Formats: sequence, structure tokens, C-alpha cells
Amino acid sequence: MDGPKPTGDGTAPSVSLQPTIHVERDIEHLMPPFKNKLLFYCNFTPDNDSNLLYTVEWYKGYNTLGSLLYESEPTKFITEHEFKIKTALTEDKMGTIGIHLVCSVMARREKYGIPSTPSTSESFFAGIEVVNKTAVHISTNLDNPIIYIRSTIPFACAGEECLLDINLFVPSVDDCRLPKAGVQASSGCGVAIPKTKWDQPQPLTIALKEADSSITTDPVIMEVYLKTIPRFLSHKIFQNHVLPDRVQVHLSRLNMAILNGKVCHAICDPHMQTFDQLLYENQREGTFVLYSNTDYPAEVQIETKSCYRNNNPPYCPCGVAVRAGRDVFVVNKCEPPFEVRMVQCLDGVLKGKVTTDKKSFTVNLPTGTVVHIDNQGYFETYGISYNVIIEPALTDYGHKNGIARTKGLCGTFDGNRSNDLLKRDGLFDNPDLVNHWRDPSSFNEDWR
Ligand SMILES: [Ca+2]
Repeated sequence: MDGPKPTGDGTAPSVSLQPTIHVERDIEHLMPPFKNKLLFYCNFTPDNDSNLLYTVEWYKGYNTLGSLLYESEPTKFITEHEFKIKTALTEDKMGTIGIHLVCSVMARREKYGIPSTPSTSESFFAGIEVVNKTAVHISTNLDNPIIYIRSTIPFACAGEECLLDINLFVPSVDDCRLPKAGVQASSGCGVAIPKTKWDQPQPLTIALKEADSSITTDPVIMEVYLKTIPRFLSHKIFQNHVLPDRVQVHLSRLNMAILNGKVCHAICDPHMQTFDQLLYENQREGTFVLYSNTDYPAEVQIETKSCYRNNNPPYCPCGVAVRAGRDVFVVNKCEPPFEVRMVQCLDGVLKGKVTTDKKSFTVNLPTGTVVHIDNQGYFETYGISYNVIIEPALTDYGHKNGIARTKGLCGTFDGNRSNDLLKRDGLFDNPDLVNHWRDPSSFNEDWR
């Protein structure tokens, strides 16, 4: 027979409520004293029996129930709004952000009746978290790593555009072991969360603070913390808060080893070698891009001529132009008038960086790359031939934003020989078809 179920019959209700935690910001108070607060609701669908009384308990805890933060009075579920207000966990009872919360609901038939088995929510992290929690790796040759910071709770501050600033810091508890190099946010001090986009992950790029020359062990592992700004008066629970997630950063200089013995060369009569030591030939006349750094404005061009000026092989490099910024150093011994000079010196970055020894030249680029222009003299009747040898630096290695740091006849310097014959259009010649006596099909022409 239908009708109201009896209450107070001494039995516990049998309910399964599957509560979930939701958070809201109370009405914003934008004038002092700011009474902004967060409200956490334990949402569930009530049982068909509208006479049941529910007790909502709030715990601090992750997977297990920790300390009790708040326990509501046994409350009837009459309207959802009223019930939520009466059973909500408020910010003042939470004490701090950056904790996990669990809510638990029990039902009774009367105020002092026997409670049902508690229905417990999944834990909810109430705070600001690092989304990608795995260690990040920094070296001079890798793209700077990005971590994402996300708030799971809204905050109050004046203006639609207002932000909550979170700063990156390295604790100085053990200065002796910390590398001087260190890390920093690539722009500003950290990351800012916009009020209106509080639940959207915000990227934070971590960069080396300075050159890694002071890092002597490999790798150095350090922990970096994130902390909200010291004063956030409009919503104080957000101020001076250290995020529980730490970011482990691995600083590495292991890449010094990758430079060992790696040179690119064009030696008479141009026998070519890329940085990754692919050998090929360039038996043709013209001006070619030998080396270009895609990250810094540095480039080396060579001019080749038939060594005996008879339009037949062999061909010899007889001219070299080295550009860094807007400075250009030129050696031209291909055709008279011969010249060796700084044709342009607008930035002064090559000033004092060209040394001469017995008609040979060494150019030190700001990138650390060294260009040797060695006089071979074999064909002096017709001009002078040079062996051009480039010693790469760490700034030449690898890729940045998906783009190889070097291009040109020296190839892409990344330890992978198979991608060395990269052309301007992004296509490759087949490295398997070239060797120390055979030209690639179109690679050389492409860098003319
Ligand atoms: Ca390569």
C-alpha cells in the first residue's frame, strides 16, 4: 500500500547516494572588508522518501577520510537550494586551500535514528595544482619546458580583468648544493590566473636563469615551488599560499659531449661533410649557403669555382662570407679584384673576432660557432682555394619549436644523419644515395 513510510521504526534507511563535490564562489564583495568566501556543496539525488534526514560530513583527506572539518545538522531535503546552503562547507571551516576534500552523507529516519551506511564522494582537490606533474628537463639545446597551472576553485577580486599571480621560486634551504644557474619563468615571475578563466590551465614556461657553465654535475635535479603573491586582500585565503605540487627540474649539460669531433666542412675539391658527418660531394660552381643558424642571425656562404678555371672538376671554395647580425666578413679570392675585409660592420659583433694566420682566417661567431677558412694555396695562379671548416656550438644543436637550428650544406645538426639533406622547402634528399664521391640530386642546388 502506497503512502508515507513510517518514521522512527528503529531501522537504518538503505540508501545509495553517490555524492559529488561542487564549488561556488559566494556573492562577490569588492569593497573592504572583503567577505568573499567559497562554498562547497555535497550534491546528490535524494531518496524517494522525503521524510529522511541527511547529515553531511566534510573531511580533509585523499582517498581516506582524514580530519573532520564540518558536520551539518540532520536536514530534510525540501528544496535543493536550502539544503545546499545548510550543509555546505564554507571557506572559513576549511582553513587553507591546497587540500583534498571528501564529503560523506548519512540518512536517518529521525533525528536520533540509526544512520545509514555513509555514502562518500570521490576526493576533490580544492586549490591550485600543477597539471603535468612529471619532471621537466632543461638544457641549452632543448625547447624550454612548459608546465600548466590550474585552479579548481574560483576566487574574488575587483574587475573582470583581475588576476591571481603565482610566482616561481627556488627554495634556498641548501645554497651550497644549488646550481648558480637555476631556473626562472621565461617571462615575468611566474603565471597569472584570470578571474574569469579561473578553471582554465595557464602555461608557465621554465627557462634557465643564465648560461649553464656553473652546472658541474650532470644532471642537477632541483625542486621548484610555486607560491601565490604575499597579499591578495580581496580573497585572503589565496594569498601567500605555497602550492602543494612541486616541480622537479632536471638541468643538464650532457650535450657538451655531442660536440666532440663534429665539424662541417667544404674542403677542396668540395668534399663535403655535414655536422652529423654525412659525406657527399659538391662538384659545381656557384655561391652556396654552407651554414645558417635558424635561431640566431648567423650564416656562412661559400663561393666555388672550377679550380683551374676551365669549367671542369675539381671545384674549389675560393670565397667565403661570414655574417653575424649585420656584420659581414668576406674573403674573396675567386676573381680579381680580390678582397679580404669587413664589408659591413653595423652591429660590431664580429669586431675583434676574426684572426689571421698565414693567409688563413678564423671567425668566432657570437653563437660560439667557429669558422676556419684555411688557405690551401694549391691553385694560386687562378686565385686561392680554401678549406672551410665549421666547428659547431651548443647553440647549433637540436631543434627549437620544431625547426632545426642549422640549415644549409652543413645539414641539420641533431645527431641524426638521415635528415641532413634538408632543403629549403622542408623536403629531404635521400642520404643513402650519396657518399664521398657522389652528389645528392637536388640538395646542393637548393642551397645555391
Ligand atoms: Ca641531422
